[in-house]
Amino acid sequence: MKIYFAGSIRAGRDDVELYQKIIEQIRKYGEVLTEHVGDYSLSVAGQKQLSDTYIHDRDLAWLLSADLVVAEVTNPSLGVGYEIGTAMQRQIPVIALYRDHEGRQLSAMIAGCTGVQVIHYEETDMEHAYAELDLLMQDFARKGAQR
Ligand code: 6K6
Repeated sequence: MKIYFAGSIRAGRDDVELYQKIIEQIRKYGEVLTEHVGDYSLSVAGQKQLSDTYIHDRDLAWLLSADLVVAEVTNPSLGVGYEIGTAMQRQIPVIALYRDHEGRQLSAMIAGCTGVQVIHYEETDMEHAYAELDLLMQDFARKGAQR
């Protein structure tokens, strides 16, 4: 199974360690095409070598080749929203993880989209988030094997 992991880059790297942990969890189920999203050294200030067009076209090609998208959507990111919208248009299933916190709400365009399975979790209970993620991943892996 090819898995596209999406997480904020230019919209902020505060959750990069979390992205790395999620990538470790989902790697059990297949190839993660975008491991760099969880790479601490990919900093907003540091990355200058690749053009934006190159990044867009490469990431879009990876996205369209994926069987499943897993997105961490707590930190709102235009790029991640674009990736989820594109996945929906191409009928690629999406699992989105959202950390509930006071004063913020997940966009209705993600929360209200039937093709996106949202895992709500709390910072203090990551075990619950990973357990739910495992259940959904096992389900996708089983369905994929039946196709
Ligand atoms: C690093 C720092 C500044 O620019 C970079 C290189 N940019 C990207 N490299 C790889 N993937 C990217 C880059 N920019 C966006 N993406 C894709 O969009 C990733 O797959 C992420 O899931 C998503 C992040 O979008 P923004 O809007 O938060 O950057």
